Amino acid sequence: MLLSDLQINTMFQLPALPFEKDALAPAMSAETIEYHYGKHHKAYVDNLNNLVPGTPYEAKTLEEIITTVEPGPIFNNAAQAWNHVLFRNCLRAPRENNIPTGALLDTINQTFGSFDQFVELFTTAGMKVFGSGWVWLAKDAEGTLQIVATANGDNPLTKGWQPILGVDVREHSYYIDYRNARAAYMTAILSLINWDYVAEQFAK
Ligand code: MN3
Repeated sequence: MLLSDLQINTMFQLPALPFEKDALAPAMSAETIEYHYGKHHKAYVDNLNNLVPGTPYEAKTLEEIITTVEPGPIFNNAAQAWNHVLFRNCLRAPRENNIPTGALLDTINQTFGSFDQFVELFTTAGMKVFGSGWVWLAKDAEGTLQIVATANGDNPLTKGWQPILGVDVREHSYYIDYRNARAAYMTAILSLINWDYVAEQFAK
């Protein structure tokens, strides 16, 4: 088979879900997963596979595209394809008192004062996003943890920061389960965070 044949359909792929569709219920329903992952996330990947062939970005990874392409449709779809993979990987079945442990918890406590203070700052940052966007926990260029919000598909990778947790605050992430109540969604999300996965990203 020609490489060009392979590239047409398999250049960028939608990774399999890291959990069953109903695994996050009731905090995030199977229906939300079906739409958010099966339609919205898939569309970013499909768009990218339509936009990239014939450009200098054919052989690039998503990270390489995000950090080098100029603003525009390829950036938007590459960033959203990447962002949604991180988001999925950062989720697991809901638990009470869902907090990180070990070095990540120590660093969060040192950086933000306490885990409760982190939750307040992270939630506030997510609530302040006007319209579509993301709230992140990221390591800056010095390795310091930062809470940062971005609009639309923008991603801290573009300023040399490494996101270790990303939460989509666009309405399509919560409208089915919470209608317009983003605050209720933010509370639910904090019960779903897979802190083991976030700690792995933190340790890299
Ligand atoms: Mn989304």
